[in-house]
Amino acid sequence: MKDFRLYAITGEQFHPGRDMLDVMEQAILGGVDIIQLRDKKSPKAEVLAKAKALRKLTSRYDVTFIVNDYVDIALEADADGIHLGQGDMPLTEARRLVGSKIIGISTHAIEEALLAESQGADYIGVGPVYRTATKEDVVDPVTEAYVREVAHAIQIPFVAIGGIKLHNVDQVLMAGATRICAVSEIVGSSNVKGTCEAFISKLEAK
Ligand code: 3NM
Repeated sequence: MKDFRLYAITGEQFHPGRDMLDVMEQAILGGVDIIQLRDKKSPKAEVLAKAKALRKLTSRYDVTFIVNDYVDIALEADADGIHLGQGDMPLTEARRLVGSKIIGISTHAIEEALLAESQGADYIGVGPVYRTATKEDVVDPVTEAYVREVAHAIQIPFVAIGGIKLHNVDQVLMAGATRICAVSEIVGSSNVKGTCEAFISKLEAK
């Protein structure tokens, strides 16, 4: 897969009254190079419509586009890939359905990371590094220790996620992360583009 540095995930609850596509375009203009549509609440027809709109936007900027959980929507919208949680469809089954598309999977312990790698995941999520209210069913924070562990043990790309803000991202980079994902800090910002630019500066200063 094309490598990436700054990963944004949709979170419409953080920007009431603002258009999701506008927010994501600002994120792209600020330096986000991969976007995930994560919408576990809307009816599937709506999720599909959002996926198609985001596909159009991301194609215009050559940004990677991932759909959370829904393999069928990822295929129909021609996303670049899917992102799975530990409780979603098994990776091996997803691989049969999506072929060479990107498969990412959330991991919360080194055993999950090693298994994902051995099963052919293209990248893994590593988190939640810190406490977050964004994901409802999330496990306890894995802390920077898990980032450090993965940085030493895993060859495929990994992205640190969960409670990452401009004020604590340096610690995550120090632990060995080279790719960062933030939801509330990016899409909840009153200056989405500026926030992304600030994350990029920190990633570049590493
Ligand atoms: N996945 P915020 S944590 C979507 O640990 C998601 O797998 C996580 O949101 C994981 O940047 C998370 O607002 C939410 O904390 C991240």
